Amino acid sequence: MALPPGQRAIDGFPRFGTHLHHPPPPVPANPVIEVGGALTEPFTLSMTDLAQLPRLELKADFHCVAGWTATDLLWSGVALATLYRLRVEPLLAPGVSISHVVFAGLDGYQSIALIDDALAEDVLIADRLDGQPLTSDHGAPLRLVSPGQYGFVNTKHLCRIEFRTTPPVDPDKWSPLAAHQRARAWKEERHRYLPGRVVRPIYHTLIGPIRRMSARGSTDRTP
Ligand SMILES: Nc1nc2c(c(=O)[nH]1)N[C@H]1C(S)=C(S)[C@@H](COP(=O)(O)O)O[C@H]1N2
Ligand SMILES: [Mo]
Repeated sequence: MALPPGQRAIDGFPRFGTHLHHPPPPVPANPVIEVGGALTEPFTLSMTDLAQLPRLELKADFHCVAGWTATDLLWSGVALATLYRLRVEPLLAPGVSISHVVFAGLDGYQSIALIDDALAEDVLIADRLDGQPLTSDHGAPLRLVSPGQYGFVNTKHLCRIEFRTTPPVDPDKWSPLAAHQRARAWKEERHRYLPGRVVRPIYHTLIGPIRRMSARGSTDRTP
């Protein structure tokens, strides 16, 4: 299978992110996702609530902005578009138009997506990977999966989703490595200011060490 420009396939699926030297956050006894923002009323989505919604399974590659791609991951969960249609849209006052979505994780991580990207049919709130409940390495209890976008949009340990009518404040806005707001891997939208071909060679030097960090199956597979 072809890969997006500048990506290299690796064998494993490393645990990766800004949290590398921290252990994953503990999984709460009763995990919930707080859903809020420009809704007439925020609500809490429990695992039981999530289980009421139609499920989606999809096989996809996972592209980290740092240049590695984990291939053929089988995710399952609930499409974000399904949650939006069934639970969020009924709570939008007439005339309210959502433009951005903020995804926050239990470790304090957050990502931002444009509503159109977030509602793509392959974007899901995943609770399973390769037929098993998500491990802590890969985002237990729930994570966002948006295979068309770089890994950094795919918030793990998802605990809050906010639907906004204006662009949220981006803490990294002035960083030279600020995220691209669309982050579409096939268009190589890595960073806001730096073109992909400038950062690619630097990232490629890191792929070897990242690959050695883990191979699929060799990391902790317990939830
Ligand atoms: N909560 C949380 N989600 C996160 C991150 C993080 O540090 N914390 N890192 C992001 C980045 S940069 C990548 S590439 C992917 C890595 O997912 P993985 O650890 O399952 O490989 O998670 C994304 N989601
Ligand atoms: Mo990443």
